[in-house]
Amino acid sequence: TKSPVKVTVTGAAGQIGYALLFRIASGAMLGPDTPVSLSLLEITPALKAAEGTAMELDDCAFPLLKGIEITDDANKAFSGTSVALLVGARPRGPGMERADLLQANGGIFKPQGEALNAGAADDIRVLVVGNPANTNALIAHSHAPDIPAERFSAMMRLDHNRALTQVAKKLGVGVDEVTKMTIWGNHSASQYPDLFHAQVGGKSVAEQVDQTWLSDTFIPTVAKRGAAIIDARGASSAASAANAAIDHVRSWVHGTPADDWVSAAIPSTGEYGVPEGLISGFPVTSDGGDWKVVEGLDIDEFSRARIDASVKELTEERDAVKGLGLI
Ligand code: NAX
Repeated sequence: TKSPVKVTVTGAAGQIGYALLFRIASGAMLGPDTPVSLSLLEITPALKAAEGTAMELDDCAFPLLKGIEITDDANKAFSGTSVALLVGARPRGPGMERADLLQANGGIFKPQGEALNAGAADDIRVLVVGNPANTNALIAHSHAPDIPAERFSAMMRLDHNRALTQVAKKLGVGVDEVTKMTIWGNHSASQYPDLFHAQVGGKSVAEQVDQTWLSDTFIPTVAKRGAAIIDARGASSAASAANAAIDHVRSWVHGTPADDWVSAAIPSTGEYGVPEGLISGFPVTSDGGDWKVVEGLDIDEFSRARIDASVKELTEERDAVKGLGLI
């Protein structure tokens, strides 16, 4: 029998945490043969709610779930962990400026980066979900110098999955028939969902839809889907965000299919003109080891302008956190 893999979830008492923990414990993320032990990291006032979630996890009697730890101590939560899902973050409050938001998140992701550096397992993989996800990942990464850069990632997979469904509906095909989707740049309204490389039936999706739908309907629908969910549900995306986190880690650990790729934000090493070090959305594959950026795609002028705009925003966020002394 395999020894359990430790998985840490921060913000475990929040709404994404509630949708995420049960699926991890069921084996949906690491597979039906991998036992897991869960570590739930929360802030002190939310520990009681996390205890409640843990009680429900117990009550599921998941065969793969070998242990649950609940703590407000990041060092304890990350000690020996192999998968860290950083979900807890500081949301933008009323009247909060961007600098305040980045400062507040620096106060979370800097110590978490340090704690990961101090105690995580050698095979640690980090996925940042809490917004601003790309820049929070950059902060955590920059305080974890002993962990290889490629172990840090931020979540573009929800945007990716949203884009798959919009295309599938438009062309009247199953979502599994849409391949090679990419979300470039920042997980924000500036993100660029790319239909020039996405394919249905072996042909570019961009060739099968009209340009007006692509630029005036598809791109804004995907980029603003989070706001549409809040408007309809009265709360932000939770189950779909948790599902995307599961998909992201599963693809990373178990690999992506041949002839296809997924979207993830990973530290740039200069691919496609994205400045080195920025944590940007790219088309990526995995063979079960590290993410690899799919290289050699032709980027036309339309795509170039949109990728550049989103990357500019990432650069500005990086400069802002640098200015605040957070990286
Ligand atoms: P909730 O407010 O329901 O939960 C967040 C939880 O984090 C709370 O329980 C809070 O106590 C906890 N927390 C705060 N600071 C913490 C710290 N220092 N250590 C540990 N826990 C801490 O938010 P939820 O709806 O679960 O969303 C979580 C984050 O995901 C938000 O930042 C949200 O913006 C982000 N999202 C990111 C998405 C993505 O695609 N990257 C999509 C969904 C989601 O909007």
